[in-house]
Amino acid sequence: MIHPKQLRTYFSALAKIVFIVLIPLGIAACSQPKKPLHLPKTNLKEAALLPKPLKTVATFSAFALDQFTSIHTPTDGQLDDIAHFLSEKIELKTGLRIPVNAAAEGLAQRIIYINQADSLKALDKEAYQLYINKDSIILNAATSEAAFRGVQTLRQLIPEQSNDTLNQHAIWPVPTGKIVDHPNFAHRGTMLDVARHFFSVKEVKKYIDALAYYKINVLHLHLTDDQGWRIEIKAWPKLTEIGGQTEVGGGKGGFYSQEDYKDLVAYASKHYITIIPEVDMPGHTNAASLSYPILHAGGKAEKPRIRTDMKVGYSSLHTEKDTVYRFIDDVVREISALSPGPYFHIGGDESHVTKKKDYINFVERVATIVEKHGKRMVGWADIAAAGIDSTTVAQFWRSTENAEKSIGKGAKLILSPAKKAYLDMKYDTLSKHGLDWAGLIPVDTAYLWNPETYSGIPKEHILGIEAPLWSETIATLSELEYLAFPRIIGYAELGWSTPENRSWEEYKERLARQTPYLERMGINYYPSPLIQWVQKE
Ligand code: TNX
Repeated sequence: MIHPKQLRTYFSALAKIVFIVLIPLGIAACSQPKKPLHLPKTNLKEAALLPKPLKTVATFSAFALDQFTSIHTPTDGQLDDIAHFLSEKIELKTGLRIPVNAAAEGLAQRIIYINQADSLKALDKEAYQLYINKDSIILNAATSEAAFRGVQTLRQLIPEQSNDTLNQHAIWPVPTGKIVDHPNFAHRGTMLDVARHFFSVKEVKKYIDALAYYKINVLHLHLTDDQGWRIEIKAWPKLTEIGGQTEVGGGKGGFYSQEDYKDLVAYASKHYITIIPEVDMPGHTNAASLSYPILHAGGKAEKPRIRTDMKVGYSSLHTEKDTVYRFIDDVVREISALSPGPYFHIGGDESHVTKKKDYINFVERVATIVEKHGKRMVGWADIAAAGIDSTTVAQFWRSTENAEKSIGKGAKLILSPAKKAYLDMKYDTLSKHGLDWAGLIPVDTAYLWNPETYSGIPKEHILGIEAPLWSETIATLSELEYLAFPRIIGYAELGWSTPENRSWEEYKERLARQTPYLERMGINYYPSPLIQWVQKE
């Protein structure tokens, strides 16, 4: 059923197209003699869309994407940027150069119109609708973020191969119909550990390209750990001069200068992805204490030295020294100034050599520092031991008890259950990379769980899900991709699509059809034997 409100949005978009685009361009349907195109029969409901949209209605014809297509938007800066993004991606996929908001050339016969539809805002800030007709595609969105998500859907609907045998020129037939969509969870993330092994700005950008394609909207960067400190802090330069020069296995490490980090954040923003910076403390701080021994706790904590092994739980910052809090203040201030996003992640996990009372005191003091710098604190759910409140976000990874304790104190939750959502767990015993402390996670296990019921914690406390990728066993981008793909695509769907819309049997068919995209992008995915991978569409 089409809601009257939807109809109104649709007709107002049509009116805008006629008055703003078609008439001035002189391309109203009757103004040009057109050779009829031969269009194949299609079925929008069978498209390999990932994540699966909320509602899809098929009308079985095709929009012929071709050299006579143009893209139009209202003259808003951000929508215009998104239209250019779409045009670039169409060119990469098809070679077609589709003009954006071009003046009349008398050539355009079909248009893609990105329409500002304010009425959708009430539904969800990422809600969009796609109306795909034979001569027009209308993408309705209230926000630029929503338009960006809708553009990903449209990209996925464009076939890899043109249909040039039936017509005189190449067309890429886009299946017609209607898609009404918005996400089930606002937070759909992944975490990348750049501390155990460092990954360059260029490598992370390539990863971001694929995350955005699957509508992931959060990239949490684990920036510091025992083996390396990966972000320049101007007030404490040795963190990167000393702490940034090693990694697991003895490689040369590396770090992001503040300029690099800004560049990464800007790239993520352009893809409507929020970066959450994490500085893990008070444990996981060997690299910091190696750079500045004054920060080291002493006591049970092991003396700082270059660490290239994979052990955890042996380091701690000194929780009573004012210098330590001055250090943290500088770190949080400098990183927050580079971060448009609302969050700062303080880690807080596996502080096994910090006394419990010191840990509690530490987390509470750090919470005030994070707040002072205008950010909302996130921590691994171990922080539930401290006095956290409703401004805090806890990340569930192992202990349901800590997750419950966190929401008992009013915090919101991000779900990252290690047994289901850890991208660094091996797929199976043959897996070339990965760990197995939380179990093996084949592609079906990764997909077959329900974030709404998994922890027994009611949905209203859950912001969404995040799949962490710890990097002890991966040193290159290709190894990173091997662990991330294809499981991350399933996590993207667990975050976006409703449980009613998910089924493993149907999902694995759509997943099998991602190969043309993954291969075109040069992404090294694990060819799981559970999936019958399609070679060409
Ligand atoms: C546990 S998950 C850790 C990390 C390791 C990871 C390896 C969490 C909060 N801490 O320090 O890298 O296991 O799977």
